[in-house]
Amino acid sequence: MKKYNVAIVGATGAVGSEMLRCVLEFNFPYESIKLLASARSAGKTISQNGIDFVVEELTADSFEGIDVAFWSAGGSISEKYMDAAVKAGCVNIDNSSHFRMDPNVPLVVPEVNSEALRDHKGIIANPNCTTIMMCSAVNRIEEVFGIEKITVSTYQAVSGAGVAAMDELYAQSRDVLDGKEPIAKVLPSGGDKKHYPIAFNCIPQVDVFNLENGYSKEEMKMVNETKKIFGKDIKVNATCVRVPVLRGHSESIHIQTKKPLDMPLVFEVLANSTGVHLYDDLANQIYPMPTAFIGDEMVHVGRVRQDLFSDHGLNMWAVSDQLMKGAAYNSIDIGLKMIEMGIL
Ligand code: NAP
Ligand code: 12T
Repeated sequence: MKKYNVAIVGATGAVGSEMLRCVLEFNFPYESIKLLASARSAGKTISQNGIDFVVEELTADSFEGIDVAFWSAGGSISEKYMDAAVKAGCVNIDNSSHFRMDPNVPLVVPEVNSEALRDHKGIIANPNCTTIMMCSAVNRIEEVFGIEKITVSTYQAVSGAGVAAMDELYAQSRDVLDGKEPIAKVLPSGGDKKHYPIAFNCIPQVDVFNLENGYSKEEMKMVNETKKIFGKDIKVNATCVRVPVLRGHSESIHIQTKKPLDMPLVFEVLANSTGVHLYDDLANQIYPMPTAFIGDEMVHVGRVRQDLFSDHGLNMWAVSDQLMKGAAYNSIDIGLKMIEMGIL
């Protein structure tokens, strides 16, 4: 089997460090692994699975001899260095939002639309974390019943905004418990004018607002990316909220189906959906919660109920470690899928 020279761009970050773990634990066939980050991190050692890796500074020359690069250093870094990587012949799987809506770039959740990978031109985009978990959770419902519209509210963990936001939740929680005023410098993400404390709070802003229509960019990613991934006009209404959870996004999802629902079939379909774990047993108070699934790569679905007033309405609760399925794992899974399809 071919072995690949792998690079991880943004390897010291919340997503990048999970990417390294995923490459090792999901047996991505590597020959070498190069960890790249800013000049601040150059020379740092990262230990994973008993192996020590030394971080190198990202430059335009970093991609010579690299077969596949997994990117999670933010949109501006992807924008600046992607050309050099593509020219060096490297296949790039990018976690930033920069290329997602580019018609020349496939946007992929492997269990939903892996065929789109065949059209890549050196760049594949990893969708937004909230979008990936929703698309994975509803994929088989779409196949069996057809989806007209989704109404979703998210409960997003601070780690979605990176290491700095995780540090902020810890520090603020400590300050509040010590009777001190919490200091807010990071969240809401994209909040360039104002910051609010997340400890013991909820913030109905993730990423910046689109002042024309009142939705946040995060909400519009769910609208636009879902359409692109399914290649269908699935309508999405989203409300994205940051909650004081360290790791793992949750979503309350309402689906309006095209065909009338058959609830026993709904449960059967969800129990047999790739990437989905149906975790729903009310008599025993079983339902997914973020702390139960840290480090796990599945989307966990529970609280599955029919709309009380319509046989075309379905309610469910989905939970996933967004650093895994929403970011690192989905990217490594894209790479593994490409190998399986013979296109990497
Ligand atoms: P993070 O924890 O803040 O990590 C950022 C990474 O980027 C660090 O490794 C950092 O290196 C590196 N970096 C920053 N400036 C750089 C530069 N000038 N040159 C090279 N490397 C640089 O952020 P994160 O949460 O991992 O997110 C990173 C990206 O993934 C973002 O595009 C985000 O939108 C996307 N994403 C995140 C999630 C999620 O759930 N977190 C989900 C999907 C997509 P240093 O340590 O050296 O600064
Ligand atoms: N602003 O990948 O703040 O587009 O939680 C993911 C997470 C952007 C993205 C966040 C963000 C993305 C966040």
